[in-house]
Amino acid sequence: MQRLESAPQDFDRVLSSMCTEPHPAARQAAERFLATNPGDPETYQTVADLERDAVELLGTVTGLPEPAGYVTSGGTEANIQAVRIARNRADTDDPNVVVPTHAHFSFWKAADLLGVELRTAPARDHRADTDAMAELIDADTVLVVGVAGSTEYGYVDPIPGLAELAHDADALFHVDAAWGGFYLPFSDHRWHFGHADVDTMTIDPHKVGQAAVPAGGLLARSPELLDELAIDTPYLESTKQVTLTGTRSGAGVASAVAAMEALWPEGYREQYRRSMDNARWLADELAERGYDVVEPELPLVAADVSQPLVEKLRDRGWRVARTGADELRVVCMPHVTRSMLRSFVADLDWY
Ligand code: 0PR
Repeated sequence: MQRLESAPQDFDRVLSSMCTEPHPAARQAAERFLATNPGDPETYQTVADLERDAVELLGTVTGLPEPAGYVTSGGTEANIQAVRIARNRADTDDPNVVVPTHAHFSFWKAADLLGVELRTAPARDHRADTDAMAELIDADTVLVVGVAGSTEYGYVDPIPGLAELAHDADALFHVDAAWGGFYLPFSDHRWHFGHADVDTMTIDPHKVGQAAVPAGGLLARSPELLDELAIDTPYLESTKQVTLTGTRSGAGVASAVAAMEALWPEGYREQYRRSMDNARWLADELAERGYDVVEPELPLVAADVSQPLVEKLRDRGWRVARTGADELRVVCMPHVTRSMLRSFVADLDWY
């Protein structure tokens, strides 16, 4: 097959993705552990040990000293499982989950799969509005969700305030830091287990963590919470499984550990500085040209660039995304360099 011989992906013009070039150590680890299955930890013991290391490292990144959790297939699975933990733990026949409107679409999948009602509260200035969230919470609310690094704008919800709301209602509190989690430790935001009463969190090594796909992360404050997911596994040596999928990628697990060991904390700090500088630079360049720019809070820039212009940029090979409000959206991932952005802006000027 000729297609198999071609380069899998050139990141040169990709400004739309939350995936990136994996760290070389992550790539190597993924290849070594390609044939292992952490879904069967008694048979594949090395990768099972590596998964414990991965959870330990994720706990360090997110301020959780004794973390429970596992390496998921991605943020979607982690969010679904967080909803499932909350639903299983609660004592109601009519569970609801309260999210801000900008929550990732995986929560709609979760609601559909798990038979919970999803209540969405309008945001204010791209951030969850605590009052609007509070209005939707009632005795049947099993989970409140805050986003730390939103998919569209990279904004961070008021995590401590939302955590309080959740606990006043005896609901669990989940933070979706799938994308932001490896940038946030170097910012001033209050977003993690050490900053607020967070119960569960999504943080994905296969995004800013620079691991290979698939490597998402689900963390829980205690093993009891994770146990809400346990299913008996009669014919395996291990007797229960908490994961959503059965056979899983050992490559993802090993590469997550390799990336975090190589980059935490200095490599990630350096990456945050570079990406944030790039985002601010691009925001300034766009503002100078008269576009309305949403001030970047993390390395993600949204600006009011017209649809026809975006189409022209796409024709020139740029992969750019749009927000729900139809703005241009540039995600400053590790592969997005200043020289890439310079040539992007030059193309924008050309039209
Ligand atoms: N939570 C947040 C805040 C996210 O941004 C995403 C993905 C998820 C959860 C779900 O993660 P998984 O996709 O790992 O299940 N956000 C991007 C999006 O849906 C993902 C993405 C990745 C998009 C690569 C494009 C792409 O090339 O837009």
